[in-house]
Amino acid sequence: MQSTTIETTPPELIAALQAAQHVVVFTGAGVSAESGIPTFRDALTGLWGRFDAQALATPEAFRRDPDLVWGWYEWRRMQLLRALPNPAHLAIAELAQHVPRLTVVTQNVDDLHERAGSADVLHLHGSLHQPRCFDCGRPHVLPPAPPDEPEGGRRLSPPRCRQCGGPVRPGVVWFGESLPEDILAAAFAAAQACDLLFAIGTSALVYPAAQIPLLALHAGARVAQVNPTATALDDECTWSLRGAAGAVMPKLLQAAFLAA
Ligand code: BV8
Ligand code: ZN
Repeated sequence: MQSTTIETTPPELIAALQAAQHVVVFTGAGVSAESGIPTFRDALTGLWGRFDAQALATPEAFRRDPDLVWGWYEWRRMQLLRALPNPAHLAIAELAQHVPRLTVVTQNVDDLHERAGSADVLHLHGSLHQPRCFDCGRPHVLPPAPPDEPEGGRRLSPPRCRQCGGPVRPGVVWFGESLPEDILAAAFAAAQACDLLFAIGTSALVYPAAQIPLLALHAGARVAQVNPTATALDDECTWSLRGAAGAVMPKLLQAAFLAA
């Protein structure tokens, strides 16, 4: 796939967006990078530099060292409380005003799409804002944390469930855990029904989420990727826009719908 930069957006992509009846926007950590949220692979700055994110994002890691894993997620939640949606989130939310149907599917556990104005976001991997009891599953309400969380986080004992006393865990899908079936089914259905899918800020390596752009392609949709670097999707997608989401998405929206 020959990549283009936003300055040379293919007119066929603009036309496809203008004509689309159903657009799917599929996002990964890269869409939140310009909000200051580290992407998954570099989420390990500061104290976490010596751990592999994938090793921390598992039920085994939480069983083995709940304070380490809970501390990491609280550190990430604090970052999120201080973060704001960026121009990519805002352009994606605005896109809903210009196409007949828009489905936002995200791998991210942040709420930046919602805070930018997107509705009915499909969260394939859960949310930092939905902690629950590790043992009985009861939802747990966390007090809003102090925004002055020390840089790099620290070990932190998880709160205990008020129902059974079990440890509270983050409301995310860990490696080795199943995705919420209804949400995954809705995302697959949207991918197979859409005319155009944007894959924004994802390395497209984690399954089953990474199947989504491929399902769209196999169902006859066209796929446009937005990413500053090469990914596993490069050879599959119809268009590949090399650039930051916060720069590319507003220009795409402008070129397709807002140009005088
Ligand atoms: C399951 C929540 C089965 C937690 C996450 C071997 C082969 C195939 C699959 C597997 C395998 N071994 C194991 C598996 C399964 C595994 C998997 O896929 N592993 C991978 C690593 C090979 N999958 C699972 O375990 C899933 N569950 O399979 O269950 C099962 C079956 C039966 C019974 C029970 C279970 C569960 C996966 C979900 C894990 N949870 N997140 C948390 O957040 O802590 S995954 C997490 O990592 C993210 O959610 C995301 O999905 C993934 C990271 O990917 P990205 O979002 O793409 O982020 P990344 O950092 O990789 O890339 C960022 C991109 O942005 C880069 O390309 C960068 O260039 C770009 N970028 C940077 N800046 C910008 C930008 N783009 C645009 N603009 C910018 N400014
Ligand atoms: Zn409980």
